[in-house]
Amino acid sequence: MSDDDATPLPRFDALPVRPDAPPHSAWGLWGDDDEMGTLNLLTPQRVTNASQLVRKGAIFPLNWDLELPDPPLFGREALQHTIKRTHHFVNDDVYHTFNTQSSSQWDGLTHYGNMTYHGFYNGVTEAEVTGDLGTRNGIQVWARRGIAGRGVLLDYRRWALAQGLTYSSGERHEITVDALRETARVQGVEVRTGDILIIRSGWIAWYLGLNRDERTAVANPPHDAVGVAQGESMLRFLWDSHVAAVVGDAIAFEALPAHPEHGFMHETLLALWGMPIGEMFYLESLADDCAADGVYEFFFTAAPLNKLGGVASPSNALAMK
Ligand code: UVW
Repeated sequence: MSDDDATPLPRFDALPVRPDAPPHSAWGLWGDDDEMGTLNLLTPQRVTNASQLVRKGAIFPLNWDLELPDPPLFGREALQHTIKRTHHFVNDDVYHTFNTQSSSQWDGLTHYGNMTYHGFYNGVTEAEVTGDLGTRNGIQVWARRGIAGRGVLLDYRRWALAQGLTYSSGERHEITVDALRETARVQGVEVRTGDILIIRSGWIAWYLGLNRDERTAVANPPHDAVGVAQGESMLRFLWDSHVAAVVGDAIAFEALPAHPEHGFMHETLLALWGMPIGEMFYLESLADDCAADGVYEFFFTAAPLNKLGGVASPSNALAMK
C-alpha cells in the first residue's frame, strides 16, 4: 500500500496558507473551523499502513509514572490520590488534584497561543477556549478522533554518545536539524508525511539518576533542559517533514530556556500549525528495543482524555512492534 495521500501539502516557504493569517501559519489549510490541526494527516491509508508495522507483538507503554517528576515542574500540582471505599471489598479512585501536564503529556491546542498574533490555532480567541464562548480547540476534539499512525524514534541521545558528544540533560543543550538528520541516517530510518516523530534526548534517564535534593532543585526555576533547537531551520524541518505530531522525553520538547532571539516554538507548533506536542514520554524500553533490533518505526497509538474544553492530557500512548 502506498504512503502517499492525494492532498498536496504546502512547503514551509509557501506558508501562510491564507494571506490574512500570521506568517508561517497553516490557518485555513484544513478549513477555517478546523480544530484537528496536523492530526488531519492521520489518514485511513496511513493508519492502515502503520498497523502493519506490528510484527513481533511487542508493546511499549509510553506513559511515565503519574507521580513523576516529583516534585512536578513549573509549579504544577502533584497528583493527590485517595481510594474511596464504597462497600466491603469495593473501591473507587478519587483524584483531588490532577494537573494533566505534571507527567507524560500531550500539549493541546489551547495550551499555548501565539503572543505576537494574539490567537490560538486557526485564530481562536481566549474567550472561545475558556468556556465563556465555548470550548474551541479543546482536547476533546483529538480524544474523539484518537491518535494512530507510524511512529519513528530518533534516538538522539544514543547517537550523541556514540559520537563522543556528552551533555547534561539538565542544561540547555540544543538538538539541531543536522543532528536529527544524521541520527536518522545512522539508524537507517526516514521520517515520512503523517508520522509521529519521537525524539529521545535522554532527559528521563538523566532524571531517574538524580537524588531527592537534586530532583527538588530541578523543580525550581530556572528550568534548563535539553530539547530541539529553536529557529527557522528547525521550523522548516518540522513543517516540511509534514509530521502529524512531535513527541519527546524532554520537559518541553524544545530546549529551555527558550532562545533569546528565536523565542519559544510552542507558539508556532501549537498556535500556528495545530501540531500536538508530546512531552516527558517514557521512551527507555522502546529505545532499548529499537537499538537491539535496529527497527526504529512502529505502530503508535494514543487516546487523549475526552475532557470537554481540556487543555492537555496524559499521553496514554503505546508503541507496538
Ligand atoms: C512549558 O510551557 C515551558 O512547557 P510545557 O509545554 O510543559 O507547558
